[in-house]
Amino acid sequence: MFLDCGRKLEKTHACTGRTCKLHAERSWEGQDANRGSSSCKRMYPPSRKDFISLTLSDPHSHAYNNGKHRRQSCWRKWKQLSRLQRSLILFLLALLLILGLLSYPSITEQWRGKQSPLDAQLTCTRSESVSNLHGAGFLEETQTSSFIIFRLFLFVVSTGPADRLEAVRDAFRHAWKGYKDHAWGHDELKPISKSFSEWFGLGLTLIDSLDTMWIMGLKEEFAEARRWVEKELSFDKNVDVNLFETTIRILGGLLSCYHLSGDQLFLEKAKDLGSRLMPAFKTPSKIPFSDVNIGKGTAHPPRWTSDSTVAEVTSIQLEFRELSRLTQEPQYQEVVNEVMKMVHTLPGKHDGLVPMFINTNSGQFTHKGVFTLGARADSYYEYLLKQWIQGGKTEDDLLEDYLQAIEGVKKHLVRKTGPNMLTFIGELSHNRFNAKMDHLVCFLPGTLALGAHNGLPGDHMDLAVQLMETCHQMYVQMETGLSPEIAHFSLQSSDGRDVVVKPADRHNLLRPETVESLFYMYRFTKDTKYRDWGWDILQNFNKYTKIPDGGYTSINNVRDPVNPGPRDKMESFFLGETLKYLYLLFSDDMKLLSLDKYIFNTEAHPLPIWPSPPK
Ligand code: DMJ
Repeated sequence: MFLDCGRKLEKTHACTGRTCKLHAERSWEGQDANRGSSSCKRMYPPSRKDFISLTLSDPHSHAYNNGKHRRQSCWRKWKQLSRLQRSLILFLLALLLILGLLSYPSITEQWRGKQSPLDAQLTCTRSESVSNLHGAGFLEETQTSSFIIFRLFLFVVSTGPADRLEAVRDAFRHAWKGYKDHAWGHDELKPISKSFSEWFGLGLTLIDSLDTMWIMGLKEEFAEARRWVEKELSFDKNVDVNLFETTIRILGGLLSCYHLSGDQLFLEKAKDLGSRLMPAFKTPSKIPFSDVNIGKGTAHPPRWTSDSTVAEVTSIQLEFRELSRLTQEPQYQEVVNEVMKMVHTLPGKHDGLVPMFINTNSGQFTHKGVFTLGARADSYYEYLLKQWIQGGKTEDDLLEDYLQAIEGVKKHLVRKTGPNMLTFIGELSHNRFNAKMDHLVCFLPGTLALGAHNGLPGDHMDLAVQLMETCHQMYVQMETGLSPEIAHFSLQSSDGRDVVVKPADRHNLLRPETVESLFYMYRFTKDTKYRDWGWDILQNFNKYTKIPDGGYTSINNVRDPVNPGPRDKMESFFLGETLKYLYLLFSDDMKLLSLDKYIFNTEAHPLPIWPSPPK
């Protein structure tokens, strides 16, 4: 069934995509779905069987039962170790046991002596006293060697970069297993009910995941998915798709796969899709409609408005420009450049900050006076910088708009919390400051760092470092160690907590923005704390969102580690972005998708930075 997105828009305010996919309620689940515009998803209500499966797996499942889970996670850790590591651990454990047995007589003798057990224990911690006891020389030696062995043991089991890479690969395989078993060829996995949901009916998760598999070296999985693209993927379908989402996930995914693999199939598919998306630009203003029917070649705005979302119309440029470069057909680049040209001179900006809506008839901003770096505006800022880099840093208007916007951010949106002076980005609504930050805004540290790496002011990097800390705090201050969708910040020092979460904002959709920024921050600073933060996040995803049989799920409540409330939905960006950025964060190979050669689109699909033209 299709949901009435227009009606739901009025009902729900929160947005969940970096460019707000309007909320629609799935009443049978009693929770929000993060989709919107008129390309709202077609959802299948769970069957009776699905419901039973959900009920059984929730409170008693391995994933949400702490005790059992801990045992399971030890076992999983054990299974993650290589054969050599396992043998070494067993050998060391055996050695420890032997040494323990050997030292047993002297310890018991000592305890049976004049001292009370408590005294003896205290004495044993101080080596000079120990050396005065009977048999102390042997005991001391035993303790020293046990200590060394124990340290060795810790070294062996501690997680180095290779273990972390393998752990991300395992997470990907696990997510993929769920998708393959229950949602193959469909848009998204519902891992608890072991079913799927459709949005566009284009195998969204499969396509979003392709380049991640390539990067992780999962050759078999990649080959199998490629066969599906070759045999099953058809864009000749009477279906309404959202221009932005289809561009960043599918067009971006196909283009990136073409570059990584050199396989012509992906370019052919990208060309077919690109040409089918073009009707979206046939509007009075040339600002594209949000939705296109890729089978019929018709386009339209959402049912309830003739506005498009600013981030949506300004975050399709990397992909369309690249398509023109590859096909030598200028029309793709022309239509998206026209949008940027119009927005460049448009009235209604506030020191470079843009409103959230733009009208497809008049080409003017609407709902003026509200400014955010979160949903509906976010990737506008990201794509200003990235287009400038993609094109060889020659398009001055893009740079000018980006630099002005960051000044606007600093002037109007940056504040510090009262309790711990955490720097955050708030929102402005008709000159009223709101200390609210979407998790989506956590893309910004990465983007700022990328700009600084490309020669932009050093204070952009300072801000990046501070915001990265705040995004990290949005995770660590939660009981599950996972960030809420939206955080509110305390401005008074007497408030106690920096991060406050409203009941409606406590969900986590497995989003990538923080790990995305951690990847950039690590690449540019080599500060290993960023890797450690990413590692903690991966472990918490494993602890609270992993479904035993396969797949990961969004959760309802990051503040409740006992019942985080699985939502039965694995977003395609978890495989396309979150796990990819984690993998790149832990990889020591700095040449793997070098940031001097590639630019990542907003769905983490790498596209080449254009070679400069011969002089
Ligand atoms: C992704 O589709 C993209 O990163 C987009 O820019 C924002 N929303 C999701 C991830 O959160």
